[in-house]
Amino acid sequence: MTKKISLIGVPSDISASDRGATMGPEALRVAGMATTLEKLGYEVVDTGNLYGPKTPNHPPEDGLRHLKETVIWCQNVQDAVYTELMEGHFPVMMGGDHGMSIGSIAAVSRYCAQKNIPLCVLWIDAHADFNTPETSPTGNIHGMPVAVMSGVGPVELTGLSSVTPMVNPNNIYQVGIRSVDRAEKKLVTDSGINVFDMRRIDEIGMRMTMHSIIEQVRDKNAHLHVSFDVDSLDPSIAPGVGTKIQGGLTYREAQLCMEMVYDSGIMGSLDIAEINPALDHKNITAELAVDLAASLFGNHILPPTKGTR
Ligand code: HAR
Ligand code: MN
Ligand code: MN
Ligand code: MN
Repeated sequence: MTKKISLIGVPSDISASDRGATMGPEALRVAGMATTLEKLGYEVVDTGNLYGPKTPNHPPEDGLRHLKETVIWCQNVQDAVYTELMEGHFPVMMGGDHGMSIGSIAAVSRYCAQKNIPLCVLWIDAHADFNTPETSPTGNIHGMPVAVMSGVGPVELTGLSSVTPMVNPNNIYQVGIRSVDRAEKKLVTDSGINVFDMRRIDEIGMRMTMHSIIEQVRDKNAHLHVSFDVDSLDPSIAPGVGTKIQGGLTYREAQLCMEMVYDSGIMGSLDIAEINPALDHKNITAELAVDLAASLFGNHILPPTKGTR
């Protein structure tokens, strides 16, 4: 992993239903994101916040809310992330609602095509985010990015990258899933993405879950983009999110997930999405996200136990 990290603020709630994720980047800064990573030995540059349209709070049109504005935000994210990757820096998106990941993954897909390496995505989330304008109960685009990156959805979004689909669905790995809408479920099942829902994590444990994912990504010799929606965490430890679903990842499950990603050495880019300080208590959700980010970047006490990798 490169030692140069570029923090990119994406202060947008354009594709969510709740207002407030616009304050997410600042909450992560206040929680010490930059200094935490610096203490781990990285050279960290906070590039500041990207700029985009204000959230107009319009109702959905043809199953999509704020499509035009979301496209502009995602284009801005794409440009910034692509620039950082081509400079050899490790981009960390500080969101912002999860719609921003359409932009970041568009950039990573172009970068990987340019370097001729496969792209895998680890999507840590309570939600599958595989809705389309036809299936979405809300029209909120933050419920759609996994479909979009798989090539399913409005062309304004699927066409943001010159690479289509941005990611081969077989290279998408989801962890933490426990909320999938009725019509969305069929799309998820038919798509070929790899879903480790909470039931599977209960059954096989986080260690086997991550072991299985990491082995597959390693075999593919891929760049791993990690997209971390903090609503994957149990709401009892991460209340500062718009769409709380009970039965989420425990503190230790989340830590082990992050620690194993770091040990694999394959992560090349990261989104931290959906922190909503308006719904948080004393910034504990952003502080937890920074704590977990530290593990993703190598804040270990001991190396992994022999025979567990
Ligand atoms: N499935 C619901 C919808 O599409 C809610 C999903 C969006 N919420 C998120 N994304 N936080 O993970 O509207
Ligand atoms: Mn440089
Ligand atoms: Mn999400
Ligand atoms: Mn979610």
